[in-house]
Amino acid sequence: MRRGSVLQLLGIAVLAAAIASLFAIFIGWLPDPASEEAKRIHFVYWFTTVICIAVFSVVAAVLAYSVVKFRAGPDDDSDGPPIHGHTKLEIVWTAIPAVLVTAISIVSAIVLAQNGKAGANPLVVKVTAVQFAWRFTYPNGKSFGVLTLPKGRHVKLDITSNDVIHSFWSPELSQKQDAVPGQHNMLVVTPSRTGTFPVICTELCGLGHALMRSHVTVMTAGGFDTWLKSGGRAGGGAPGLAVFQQNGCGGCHTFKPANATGKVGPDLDNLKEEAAKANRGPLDKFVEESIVKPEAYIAPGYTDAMPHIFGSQIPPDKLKQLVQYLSRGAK
Ligand code: HEC
Ligand SMILES: [Cu+2]
Repeated sequence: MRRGSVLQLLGIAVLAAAIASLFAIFIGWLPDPASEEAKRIHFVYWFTTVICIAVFSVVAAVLAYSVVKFRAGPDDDSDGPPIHGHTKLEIVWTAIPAVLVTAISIVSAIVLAQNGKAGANPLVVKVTAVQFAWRFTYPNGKSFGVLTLPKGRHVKLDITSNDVIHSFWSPELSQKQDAVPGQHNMLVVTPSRTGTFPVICTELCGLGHALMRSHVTVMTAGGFDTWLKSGGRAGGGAPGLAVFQQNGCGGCHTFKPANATGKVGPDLDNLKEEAAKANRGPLDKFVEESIVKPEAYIAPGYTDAMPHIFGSQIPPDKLKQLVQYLSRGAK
């Protein structure tokens, strides 16, 4: 091939690669990973994507170049030259993809093996799906409607179902696992950052499927131990305390009556002062609005980071308990 043609091919290839890369990089395809497993999965994703972009740009370049360069003239009725194969070319275009596909397989196999390792002492949480809710049961026998996990520790989710097939998914954890009646499927999660992330059922399981949502709150290891310990006492404490703990409020908020030490949101011990500052009606109204409609008023110095799920997730009676509990505990 002449030098000019090679340059043209290269030019088209670089352009195709640039366009594909723009799509790959500038669209937020994936949420921020929140576990070590998710980070590895994202690595495989990008490893594969980069290979795909490289192959795409070479193919696109050859295609575009050939379409333009070898286009038949308007009055050219002649047959094309009788070319029959090109052994060298065929070897090349078989060998290169074989190497690439093998590389993807090896990287995937390593990540798959690593992501299955729960270490010697994992925290085992039993996950039970029912139409249409999740239950998360801890080694101390306590169970909750939301999942609370410690940051930095291997967690083994032991997933099953009481009725039909469901599927456990949290986008930030990047892993999915079916919940099948009579079967225990394992998923290893090692949370890598604190926060609250959605948990979603991804197997059409009946009329309420779309509502089968919960969330996972990742706390610091210390915060988690306190939560689990006080969670064990939740039944004996104020009814609002149990609601506070079951919904993982302590992962983000400090609140002395609940031994909560979260730092993501405002300190709830100062609620009276905050309510006065916010000037949005009486304390209990302000607290209720802050829980069911956090976006209505954003505390100064914070962002709208509180989940917008509690309004639909906490039943009215429990919400009342929670509001009372917070309003009374506030100074
Ligand atoms: C993922 C972290 C997170 C979780 C979980 C969370 N919150 Fe919040 N919360 C925030 C942030 C951030 C703010 C400040 C922004 C705002 O005002 O919406 C806030 C604000 C509040 C406020 C208003 C406080 C003020 O000073 O204005 C109340 C009350 C509150 N949260 C209660 C709760 C309760 C009760 C729960 C559990 C049902 C909960 N939060 C769960 C992060 C969280
Ligand atoms: Cu389901």
